[in-house]
Amino acid sequence: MAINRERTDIKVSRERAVLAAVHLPQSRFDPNDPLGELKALAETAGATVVGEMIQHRQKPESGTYIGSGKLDELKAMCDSLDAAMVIFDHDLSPSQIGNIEKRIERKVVDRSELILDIFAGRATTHEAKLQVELAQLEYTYPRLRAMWDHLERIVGVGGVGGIGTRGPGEQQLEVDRRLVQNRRTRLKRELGEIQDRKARAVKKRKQDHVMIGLVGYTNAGKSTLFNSLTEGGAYADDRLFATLMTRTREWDMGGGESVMLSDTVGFVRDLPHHLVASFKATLEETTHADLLLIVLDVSDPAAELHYETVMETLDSIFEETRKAEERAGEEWTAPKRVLVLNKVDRLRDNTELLVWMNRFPGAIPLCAAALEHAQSREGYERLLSLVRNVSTGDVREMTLSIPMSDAKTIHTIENRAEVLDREYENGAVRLRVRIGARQLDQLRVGGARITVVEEAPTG
Ligand SMILES: Nc1nc2c(ncn2[C@@H]2O[C@H](COP(=O)(O)OP(=O)(O)OP(=O)(O)O)[C@@H](O)[C@H]2O)c(=O)[nH]1
Ligand SMILES: [Mg+2]
Repeated sequence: MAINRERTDIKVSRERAVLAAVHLPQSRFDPNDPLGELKALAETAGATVVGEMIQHRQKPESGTYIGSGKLDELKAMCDSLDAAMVIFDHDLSPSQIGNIEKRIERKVVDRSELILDIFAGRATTHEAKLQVELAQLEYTYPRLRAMWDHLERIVGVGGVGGIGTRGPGEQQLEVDRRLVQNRRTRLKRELGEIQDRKARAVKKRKQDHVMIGLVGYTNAGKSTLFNSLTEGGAYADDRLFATLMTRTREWDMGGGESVMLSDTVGFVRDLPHHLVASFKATLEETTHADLLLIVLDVSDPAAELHYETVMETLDSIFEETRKAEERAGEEWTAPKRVLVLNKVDRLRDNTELLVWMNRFPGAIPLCAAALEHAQSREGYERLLSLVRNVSTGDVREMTLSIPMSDAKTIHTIENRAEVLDREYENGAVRLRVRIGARQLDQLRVGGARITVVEEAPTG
């Protein structure tokens, strides 16, 4: 396909960059380290951060977002630091980008473009690549023209490579627009197919297994916890967006019980919504989980902000899911959420943890990297019992009849449920048990020949 990649990928790697932010009264950032996250994102994308600038304003300047005096300062800063680009901590309109680029004579990348660039560098599977490409087309495509007008002046037609070369000549641009549109339609179709297939697979899996999802801010420790619980090979690293695709593994909880555990892509503040939309298939496990473990790095000074971001992101994803399921005439209930307070080993003292525990009495303190850690053991036990409860479902007392020939089922029930009474009749055993609704369902799905003789009323 003859699409010019340079215009759809705005690469950040190996550039000397200055970070800039305009803080409005409603802006959200970590007051102790206002540009810390952007710096981590920029470095993850491969840039070298050489300077930082913040302006406080009541509202954005209309044409340039940032004030005019600050623009001169920004240009001087870039000159003296030999910076090739400026990365903004928020999103900018195409014309704002154009105006700023003209004034500072440097490339400008906004927050969404930066995040998309990181995702582009991380995508390894076919599905992830399609998702990132679609998000880039959707975000970058409407911005091409305005950018081109100004970039032409900066780098000239057919100018040097790198981020500046977002476009070839004007005529080519029209051709490209059409190609981009076609490509977008194809990507959407292919991703739609993948998503439908995935949705069916996830729903089917849900019939047979209890599904637990790990969600949280990027770098919270989801993959680390996933590995500790399943002993299974997810890539965990101290960098942002280490995980892009969902991975599901069996979590053996002992005593013959197991659930399916999913690790997925991390969230981030102001996640480009095009990206969220195209990652729908990736989040399928999350929306159909029986329980979500929200992993929070409490040792991060911005933990509060991360918590809010994750909750809001989940709310908006679930709102979309609810609408979609309603349209499809399907029944759907949002998964329960339980907060995991992770990296407690990194807290200086217990006070901080106590504050979190007071606020969320049901939260589980953990050290995902070492579950047997002194500060983690109790939380781990609670996590196990909580997941076991979800896995059994509502426990009720009932009398079951199982043919003696189905020895496997009898054995499983004796092991997993509480047997109150036992009676043998011709060729079958009658068990009065306390058993979870979900356990019973699972046994039946697995082919067990169980007849419910009597069911004690609930309550
Ligand atoms: N000290 C400490 N470090 C931890 C703990 N859990 C995770 N880490 C570290 O935190 C970093 C991030 O962990 P990951 O498991 O990759 O985080 P993630 O949530 O999967 O991140 P993304 O995939 O990027 O969204 C790694 O360097 C881990 O070793 C913990 O309990 N204590
Ligand atoms: Mg991960």
